[in-house]
Amino acid sequence: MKFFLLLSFIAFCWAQYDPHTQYERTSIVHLFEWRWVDIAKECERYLGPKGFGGVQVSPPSENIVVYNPYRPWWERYQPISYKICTRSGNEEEFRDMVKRCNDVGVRIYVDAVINHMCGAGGGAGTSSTCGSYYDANKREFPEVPYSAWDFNDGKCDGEISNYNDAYQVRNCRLVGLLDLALEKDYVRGVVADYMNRLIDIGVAGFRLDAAKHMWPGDIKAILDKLHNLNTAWFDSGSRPFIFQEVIDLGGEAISSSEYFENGRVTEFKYGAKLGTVIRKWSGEKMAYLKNWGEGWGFVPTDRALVFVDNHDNQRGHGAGGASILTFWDARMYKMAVGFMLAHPYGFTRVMSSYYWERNIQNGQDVNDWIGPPNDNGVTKEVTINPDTTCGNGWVCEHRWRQIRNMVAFRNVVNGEPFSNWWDNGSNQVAFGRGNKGFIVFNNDDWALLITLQTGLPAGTYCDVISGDKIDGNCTGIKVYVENDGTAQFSISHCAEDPFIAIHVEAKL
Ligand code: QV4
Ligand code: CA
Repeated sequence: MKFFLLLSFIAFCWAQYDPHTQYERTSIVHLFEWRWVDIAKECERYLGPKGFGGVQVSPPSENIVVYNPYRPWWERYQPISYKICTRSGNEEEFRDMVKRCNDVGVRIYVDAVINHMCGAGGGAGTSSTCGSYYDANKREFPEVPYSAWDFNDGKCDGEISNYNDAYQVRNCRLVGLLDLALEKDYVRGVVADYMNRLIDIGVAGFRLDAAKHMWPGDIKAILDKLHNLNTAWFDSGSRPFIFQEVIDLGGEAISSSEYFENGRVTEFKYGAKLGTVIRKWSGEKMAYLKNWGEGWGFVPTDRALVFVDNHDNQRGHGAGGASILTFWDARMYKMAVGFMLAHPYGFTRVMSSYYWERNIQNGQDVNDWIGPPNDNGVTKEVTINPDTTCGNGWVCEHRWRQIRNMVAFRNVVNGEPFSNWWDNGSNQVAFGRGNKGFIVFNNDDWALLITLQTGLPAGTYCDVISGDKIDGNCTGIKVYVENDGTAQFSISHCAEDPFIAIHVEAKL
């Protein structure tokens, strides 16, 4: 009995940190600004078959409609009500997506914007995605309903100006957004009702937007009210997966560890540092990645949600700065994502973007607001080209062969230890994952030719970066692992992708 109690205690404690992915799938993808109908199709035609664990979707709650600038992506971070009604689709389409994705083993994680409503300067009227009336001046959102006393204005008059003052960061307005009084039972209840509706539909968890701007105790009070996940797809007693957007690059009043009890946290140091290393800025080199993870001052691996870039810092919002790698720097980006997916640290999220016309002035992109591909504001379909890439202005990094194959690599090596590290003291490095996979990088300005211990069984392997294993053959480079586990690797510094990855499921 004691043993059973202990076990269930451990299981319970682990709960909100567990993404509840199926078949031990190990990564999720953020399909930024995609429509629900397109996500449903993508689950069935691509994400399920290719081993993706889930999708982070853009906020599904009704938002303000902004015309100046014209329909920016960030209007979705200004809620007007909790109706499921946005440019991505209505509630019926959302339900259909959740069902179809779950049915092919792909989970849905909702970006929950619960710290605030629209900006104080949002005016009054029905300029909202479902036509709900609001009055930002009076702080009235009758569709919810919220009224003036549900906001923090009594506690703080104005904007967050000092990030070294935890009280300000949590009680004042983030960029003018009307800040909810989450210590009120009523507000907590309304927010929990919204999240419970989504849980009952079948979502597996939440990204908590702007978590740093909410008191950890207020978040906990809301999480305590949440239902268990829908037993149509999840074991009974499963708790929603929680990852909190806490930007902690160090040196501020609030530290991400304050949020560990509630769930995982976004580790923003990860992408900022990895970008610096791959770009070889500030004297960094890949050889230093030997102790990547906690050794670099990151949060514990079982509390971390990691990514190379996100929807904010790929366009200069949020945190990370100029070192952040994105699809605009494709060659380095693929190396960074490849490294992330091969390395055991953290739970990994892949970014999937759309193109916009950049216009960099004095180091700042003045087009950082541009919304998804659209016709007169209506989000465009994600079309699929004959070569499996996306059309209509969607980048679909998750469909790039190098990234898609590394998502599969991570699944194959799941649970295997970090092993057989090698480096040349500079930017040529290699490591394995037990006897399941091995990866080699050449980010130096000279060729790499070397024999390394891979830890893998003897045989001929297909490099999954330069090609695929198709019909018992490699379409790219072949790697021959000898009986003693060693293999010779040759990587030109001029190669399109200067890295090679092999795993046991890509063995001939
Ligand atoms: C403007 C003025 C303000 C004024 C206000 C009055 O600039 O001075 O007080 O009007 O109403 C947009 C505009 C911003 C505007 C604001 C309110 O950019 O100029 O203020 O709306 O109308 C996204 C964008 C923001 C955007 C916001 C809401 O990044 O630019 O603001 O959506 O539309 C910190 C936080 C972190 C945050 C990150 C960006 O710690 O939590 O900044 N990240 C998350 C999301 C992010 C989102 C929000 C939080 C807010 O990932 O996408 O911000 O929900 O680091
Ligand atoms: Ca707040």
